[in-house]
Amino acid sequence: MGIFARFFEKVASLRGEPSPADIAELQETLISSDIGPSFTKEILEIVKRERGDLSLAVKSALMKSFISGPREISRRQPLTTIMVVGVNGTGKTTTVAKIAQRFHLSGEKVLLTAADTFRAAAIEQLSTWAGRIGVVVHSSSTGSDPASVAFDGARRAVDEGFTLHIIDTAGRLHTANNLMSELSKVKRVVEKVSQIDEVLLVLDGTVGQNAIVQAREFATAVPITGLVLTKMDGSAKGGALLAIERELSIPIKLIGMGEKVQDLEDFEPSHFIDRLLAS
Ligand SMILES: Nc1nc2c(ncn2[C@@H]2O[C@H](COP(=O)(O)OP(=O)(O)O)[C@@H](O)[C@H]2O)c(=O)[nH]1
Ligand SMILES: [Mg+2]
Repeated sequence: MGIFARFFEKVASLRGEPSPADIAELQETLISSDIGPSFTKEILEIVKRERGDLSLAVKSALMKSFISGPREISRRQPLTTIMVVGVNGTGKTTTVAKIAQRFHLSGEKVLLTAADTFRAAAIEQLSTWAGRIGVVVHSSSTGSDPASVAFDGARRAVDEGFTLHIIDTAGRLHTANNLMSELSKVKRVVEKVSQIDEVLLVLDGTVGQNAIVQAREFATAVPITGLVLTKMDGSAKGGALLAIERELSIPIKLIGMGEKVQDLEDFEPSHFIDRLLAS
C-alpha cells in the first residue's frame, strides 16, 4: 500500500469538519510516512482549511513540493564529467556502476576513476564492476592522493577520447573536515582539465531526515547538481524523498531500486506521487 493510502482512506471517511482526534490520527500517518515535520504541518493545514476536493488539494501540494526543471544528467560534447559524492555505505560505488552500465549500453565510451583511495576494497569494488560491465577503470594504489588520481583520470579521459568520465569518491565521515576539503580539491584539480558537469550526491533513502543533514554538509564543499536516492526498493519511507527535495531545492535525478547494476530509475515526480497514493 502506498504510504499515503492510509491517509487518504482516513480523509475519505471524514464527515464534516475533522475533529481533533481525526487530526491527530492524520498527523500520525503523515509522520510515519517520513515526509518531515514542516510538510506534515502544511498538509494538516490543508485538511483543516480545504472545503472542496481534499484529496486533489493534497495531491497538488505534493506535486508542488518538487522543483520543476530538467532531471536528466547534463551532457557536454565531446566529454561529460560526473563526480559522485556521499557518505560511506550510501551506495556511491554501486551508483557509479549503474550509471556506467546505462551509458555503456547506449554506446558511450565510459571511464571510471577510483578516487576513493582510502581503502583497497573500494578500488577493487569499482574495478570488479568495471570488469563486469565492460568499461575501463582508472585507479592507483591505496593511499594515493585522491585529487591526483582524479586529475590523471581526467587527463586520460581527454587523451583517450572517452565520452563519459565518472569519478567515484571517498565518504568516510569521521574525518569530515578533511573529507570536505578533499572533495573540493578533487573538483578544483579535475577542472584544470575538464569542466565537471554533474556533482551527484548519493543519499540513502531509508535514513529519512538525516539525509538532509548530510546533504547540507556536502553542499558546503561542492555545489551539488543532483541527488541520487538509493535503497528505495523495499522501503516504506518514500516520503523522505519528498522532504529531501523540498528542503534542499536540489533535483532528485535518479533512484536506486536494488543492488543489481540495472536497478536504476530516472526520477519522475508524477509517477512517484501516483505510487505514494496507490492503494
Ligand atoms: N537495496 C539496495 N541496496 C543498495 C542500493 N544501492 C547500493 N546498495 C547496497 O549498499 C551497500 C553499499 O553500497 P556501496 O556502493 O559500496 O556504497 P558506497 O560506500 O557509498 O560506495 C552495498 O551492499 C550495495 O549493494 C539500492 O539501490 N538498493
Ligand atoms: Mg564506495
